[in-house]
Amino acid sequence: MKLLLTSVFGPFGVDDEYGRADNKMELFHNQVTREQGIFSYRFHHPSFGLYFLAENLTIPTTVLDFPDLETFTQEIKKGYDYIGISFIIPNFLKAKKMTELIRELSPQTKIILGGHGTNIPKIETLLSFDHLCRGEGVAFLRKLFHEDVDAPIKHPLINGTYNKQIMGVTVPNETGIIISGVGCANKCRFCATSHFFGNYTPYLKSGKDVYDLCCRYEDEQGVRDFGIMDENFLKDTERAKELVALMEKNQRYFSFAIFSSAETLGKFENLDFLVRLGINFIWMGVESKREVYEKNQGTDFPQLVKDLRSRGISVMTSVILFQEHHDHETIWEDINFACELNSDYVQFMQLGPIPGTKLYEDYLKEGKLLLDIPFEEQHGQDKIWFKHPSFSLEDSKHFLIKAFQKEYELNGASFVRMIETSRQGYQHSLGHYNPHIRQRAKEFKKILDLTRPFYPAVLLFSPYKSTKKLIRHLIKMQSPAPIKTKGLTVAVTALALKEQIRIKLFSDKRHPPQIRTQFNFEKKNKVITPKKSQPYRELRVN
Ligand code: B12
Ligand code: SF4
Repeated sequence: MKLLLTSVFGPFGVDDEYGRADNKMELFHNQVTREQGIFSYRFHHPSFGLYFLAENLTIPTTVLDFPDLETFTQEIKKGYDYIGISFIIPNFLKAKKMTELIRELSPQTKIILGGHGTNIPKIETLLSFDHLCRGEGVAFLRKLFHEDVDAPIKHPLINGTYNKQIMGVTVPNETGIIISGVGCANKCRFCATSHFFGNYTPYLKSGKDVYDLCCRYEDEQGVRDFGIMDENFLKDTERAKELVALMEKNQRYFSFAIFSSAETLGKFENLDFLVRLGINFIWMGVESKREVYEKNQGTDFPQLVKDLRSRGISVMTSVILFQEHHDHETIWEDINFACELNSDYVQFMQLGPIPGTKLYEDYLKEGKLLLDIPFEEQHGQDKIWFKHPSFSLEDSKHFLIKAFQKEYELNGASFVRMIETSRQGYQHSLGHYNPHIRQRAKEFKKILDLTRPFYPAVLLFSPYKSTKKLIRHLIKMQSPAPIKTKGLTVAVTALALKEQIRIKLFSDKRHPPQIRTQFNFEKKNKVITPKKSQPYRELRVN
C-alpha cells in the first residue's frame, strides 16, 4: 500500500489558466505588508497539514509540497495506490487538473480530496475522485486505511517558514510549527475554519503535551520559537497555565506566535501572563470598529493593542472590508480605526462568503452571490464575489489597496513597528520583579541587535516620514550602535538596494521550494527533478 499526499502545483501568484497573480503563496506579502515595498516580509510556509497527516499513518507515505506540474506528473507514474490532494477553493482548477492527470496516467490509483476546497457545493459533479474528506483528516485517513483511529496523535517537527527575507536580506528560519488543534467553537458568521471543522478538535490536549513537543523541537533541532496553528490557542486556559508552569519549573523558556480572539485575552487578569507564556506575536480579529461580533464585545482595542505592544508582544489586527454596514463613508470608519490601533501589522481582508459558512448560506438565499465568478478569483485580495449595495467589484479592488496604503503611510513600515515593540518589550522585561519575565529580556535584545544594521537602509529607502520618525525614535532610545555593526550596515544597504531594483524593474515574485518527504519507507529515494529556479529538497522521516 503506497500513499502520496500532495499540495496543488505551482507556480503560484502568477496569471495563468489555473490561478491569479494577486493570490500569492505568501502570508505577509499577500495580505498584510503587500503595499510596503522592500519592507514587506517575504517567506513561505510548508503545507503543514500534509506532514501532520503523514506522521499519523503507518503506511509508506510520500509528501510532495509545491510540486510543479512536471514533478507531479513524474510522481504519479510511480504507481501509488492512493493519491490525496489538499486544496483550498481558489486552487480548485489546480486540483481538477491533478485529478485529470491521475485518471489519465494511473487509472488504478484512488483519489482522495481534502482541505477547505472540499466545501465547494456539488463538488462531486465538478471533478473526479474516490474519497472526499470534509473536515478533520487524521481520523478520516486512519479509518480509510483500517488503522487505529484512536491511536495517540504524533506530532511531526515542521519548519515554520522557508525563504525568509526582509529588505532583500536572508533571515534565518528558526521557527517550528505546533498544530495544537483545529476548529473553533465561536463559529463567527464568516469564518471558514470554524464551520469546516465544527467545534474544536484538540491534538495537544494538555500543557504538558505542548511543552514536551517544544522540548523535542529544541533537543532535535535547536528550535525554541514556535508558530501555533490553532484558531484560538488560549481558549483552553488550563492548557496555557500548565505550559507556563512547566516552562518556569524547568527553566526551559519557549516563545510563541498565536491566533487569539479578544474575549479570550480578556480571561487573563494580567497581560504579563502572556509574557511569561512567551507570546511574542498575536493575530487578533478586530473585524470592525462597530461591535458586530460577539467575541469582540466590550473590548477597548486601542488600549489592548497598546498594552500588548508595551510588553513586547507584536500584534496583527485583522479588519474586514465590504461588510454589510459599509458604504463609501462608513468603510473609512473601519480603515481609520485600523490605523488608529497602530498595531505592528494590519490584515485587511475582503468579506468573502465561503461555502460552508453561515454567511455563504445567507447570501445564497438572498441572491447576493455572483456565482459566475471563477473559484480562482475568490481569494479576498482583489475583488469581492458578491453584490454589495454600495461597492462595485472594481471599487472593492481600489478600496482595499487604499486601505493598505493609508495604514502604511500613517504608521510606517511594519518591520520597524515590530522593532519598536521589541524595544518596549526589552524595557518592560529587563527590570521586571518577576524573574521569569526578566528572563525574556534576552529574546528582545536578540531582535534589537539583529535589526540594528537595518536602520540606515530603512532611512535611505523609506518613502514615508512615519517610518523615518520611528527609526529616529529607536536610535534616540537606545545606546549607540556598536562599531562591529558598521560592516553589516553596508551589506544590508547593498542588498536592500538590489532588492529595490529587482522589485521596481523586474518582479517581486518568489516561489516556495519543491519538497519531497518520505514517511515510513525503508529505502531512501533519490531526488527526481532538481531545478535551478526552484530548489528541490528531499527529506526522509521515519
Ligand atoms: C497556513 C495557511 C496558509 C499559507 C499556505 C501554506 C501552504 N503551504 O499551503 C499561506 C499563508 C501562504 C496561505 C495563503 C492563502 N490562504 Co491560507 N491558510 C493557512 C491557515 C492559516 C492554516 C492552514 C493549516 O496549515 N492548518 C492546519 C492544518 C492541520 O489544517 P488543514 O491544512 O486544514 O488540514 C486538515 C484538514 O483540512 C484535512 N486535510 C487537509 N488536506 C487534506 C488532504 C487529504 C487527502 C485529506 C484526507 C485531508 C486533508 O486534514 C488536516 C488535519 O485535520 C488556514 C486557516 C486555518 N487556521 O486552518 C488558512 C486558509 C486555509 N487559507 C485560506 C485562504 C483563502 C488563503 C489565501 C487565498 C489567502 C487569503 N486570501 O486568505 C491564500 C492562497 C494562496 C495560494 N496561492 O494558494 C482559507 C481557505 C478558505 C477556503 N474555504 O478555501 C483559510 C481556511 C483561511 C480562511 N480565510 O479562513 N494560507
Ligand atoms: S473567533 Fe476567530 S477562529 Fe473563532 S470562529 Fe470567530 S473568526 Fe473564526
